[in-house]
Parts: sequence; structure tokens; C-alpha cells
Amino acid sequence: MQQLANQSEMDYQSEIYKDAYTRVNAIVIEGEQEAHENYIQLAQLLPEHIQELTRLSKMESRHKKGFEACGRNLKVTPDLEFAKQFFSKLHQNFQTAFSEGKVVTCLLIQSLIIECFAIAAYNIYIPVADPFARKITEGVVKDEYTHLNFGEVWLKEHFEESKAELEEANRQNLPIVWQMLEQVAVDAENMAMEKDALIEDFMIQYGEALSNIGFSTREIMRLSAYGLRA
Ligand code: Y39
Ligand code: FE
Ligand code: FE
Ligand code: FE
Repeated sequence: MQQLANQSEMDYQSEIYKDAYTRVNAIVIEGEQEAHENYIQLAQLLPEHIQELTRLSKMESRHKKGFEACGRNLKVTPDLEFAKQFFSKLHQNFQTAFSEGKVVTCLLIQSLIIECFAIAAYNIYIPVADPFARKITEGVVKDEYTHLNFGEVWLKEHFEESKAELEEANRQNLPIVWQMLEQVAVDAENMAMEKDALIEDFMIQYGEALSNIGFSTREIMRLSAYGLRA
């Protein structure tokens, strides 16, 4: 499908746009809610970072409120049941890791995979968003970089002892992102967000994050081969 050049060419009140928005808006609302909860749980695993992680969790609830306003602005009712389903595999894996006290896996799922997914989606969305949502999303995406940074810094400082768990968590969770992208691809295209652009941006963010943590180029290639465009 052809990429629409900019927001002036989009009809945000068309049935096709609003129908796609019921699901994509729900995904970001549910995602922000789960991110809020995940950072509270991370604070339990990392009590020495409770202040910072509480701050991040509060940012996630603000993001949720912002995206709820975007839905109301377009008079769309988000399909939250769909969104819960959409996140269920990552959510389950996060909860299992949390119950086992596996902080490295929790950080990989939330602070690397989900944050990179958010950054990719928001970066691709901003140029084609309606003016109201564009403003909100521009503010949100800045915060997401600080969330990604928290995970990068912690994992870099604990790199050697985290490496094996990171590899295993990557192997289990990266293919899920690929399935999620597949599931939302048609709706995204109906909002002028190209699937290939989403994949490209995600892989760039994720590869950079792995590099910042300490993985070599060779290791990044191997880790990236799981799931996405293998
Ligand atoms: O850390 C965060 O704030 C992330 C939870 C928010 C969700 C990101 C989900 C974006 C996927 C949207 C896909 C639409 C094409
Ligand atoms: Fe967020
Ligand atoms: Fe839950
Ligand atoms: Fe975030």
C-alpha cells in the first residue's frame, strides 16, 4: 500500500480509519496500562531503584490518559478486549519471569522489547497522526527513550552475569513481537503506517539497545535472527 505523504491527505473520520483506530488506540492504551504495572513490579525486584521506577510507572499512566484523549477526540471507542489479547503472550511471560524473580527477563520484555516497539510505532505514527494525537505522541515518545535507557543502563552494568538469561529471554520473546506486528499490520496500513517501516525502526532501536548493553555486532545479528525477518 502506498504511504500517504502527510496528515493533510488523511481522512481521520473515514469509517476505515476509525475502525482501525478502535484497535490501534486500544493497543496503546492497554500497552501503557501494562507498562505502568510492569514498572511497579520491576520496582519490587529492584528496590534500590524504587524512586526512578515509580517515576517511570507514573509516566506510563500519563501516556495512557493521553491516548484515551486521542480516542475520544476522534470519537472512537477502543476495543480493549482485542488489546488484552494482543499483549497476552508478553504479559504472561513477564508475569512468569516476575514470579521467578527473573529481573533480567522482565527488563528485556518491558524496557527493551516493549519500549523499542513503542518507539518504532510512535515514530512512524507521528508524521501521519491527526494534529491532536500528533502533539500527544510527540511528548510520549520522548519519555519512552528514557524508559529504554533505564533498561540499557542496568543491563550494561550487569552484562556478564545477565548475558545467558538475555539470550534465552530474547529467544522466547522476540518471535512474539513478530506475531504482534503481523496482527496489527492491516490496521496500521489503514492509518498510513507501513509494516516494513515499523519492522525497520524496531530492528534499529533494538539493535542499538543491544549494542549499548555490550553485545557485539555478531551477537546482535544472531539475537535479531529470532523471529523478525529471519
Ligand atoms: O512503554 C510503553 O509505554 C509501551 C507500552 C506502550 C505500548 C506500545 C505499543 C505500540 C504498538 C502499536 C502498534 C501499532 C502499529
Ligand atoms: Fe509509555
Ligand atoms: Fe495483568
Ligand atoms: Fe514506556
